[in-house]
Amino acid sequence: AMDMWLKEMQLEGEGVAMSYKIKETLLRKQTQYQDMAIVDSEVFGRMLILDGIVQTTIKDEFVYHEMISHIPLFTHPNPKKVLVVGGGDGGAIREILKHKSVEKAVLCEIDKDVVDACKKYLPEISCALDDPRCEVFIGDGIKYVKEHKNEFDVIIVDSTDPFSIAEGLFGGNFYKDIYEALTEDGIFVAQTETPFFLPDTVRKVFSDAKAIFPVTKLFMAAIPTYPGGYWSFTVGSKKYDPTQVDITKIPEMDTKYYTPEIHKACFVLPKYIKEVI
Ligand code: AG3
Repeated sequence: AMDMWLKEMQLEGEGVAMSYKIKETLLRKQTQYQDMAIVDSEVFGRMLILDGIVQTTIKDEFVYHEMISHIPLFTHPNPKKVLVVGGGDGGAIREILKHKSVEKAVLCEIDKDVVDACKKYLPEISCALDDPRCEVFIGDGIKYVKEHKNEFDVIIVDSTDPFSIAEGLFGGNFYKDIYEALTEDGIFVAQTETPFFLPDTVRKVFSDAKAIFPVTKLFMAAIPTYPGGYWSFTVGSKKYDPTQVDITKIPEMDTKYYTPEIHKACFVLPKYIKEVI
């Protein structure tokens, strides 16, 4: 039989790539916004690939989706209304809806084809998109955030990398609009790339958030399919400090990565990352 390998250039033109042995290509489509594929891989199971970049896999998606959701939701004492910008696979929504306090979770995804493909091929990840507490809105996140003031307790930016359609989801202009879309004690979190390979990106995002939010923190999680294997997230908060949460009060939840101890530990940064931000 013929061996098929997917090669992901981890940093365009910088000489690093990751390869995955592929069993089958389930879908390949040029959408209105990007080149989309769903493939079944030997080691990570089915994966969503956008413009050649692995976005999420059945095997390791839990790390990213738990951390991007439970850190802000267990920092805010009573999150009721949550917005996810991007995140069309629905993984963050699945984790958000594990919180009983949440009355409504809006997913604002620009590319309807991503939502449809994930519903069909990645049901383990997208399963909560049909929950009555979830509203799926297909549209531009930048515009959506501008049009909703003082409305969300938590806003999660689950974007692709800061090029092409996602470029505007990184940086001060967008964070200002996010600040205004949050309630007076709201919290925002964004996936903010790899400090090892993209220190300048992480530094800029962090300083842009810091210029707007009274509390700004960086946390890390180990994600095998992302470049460097160790990924950053930036929290901007109006009031509650995610590092000051009383972790003895965090209730038990069905997770595979997040624990109250991890909530504390993920903010402890290696020296080279502290020097980045
Ligand atoms: N979030 C994808 C994070 C960026 C991954 N970047 C990379 N591998 N270079 C969207 C998928 C999870 N919902």
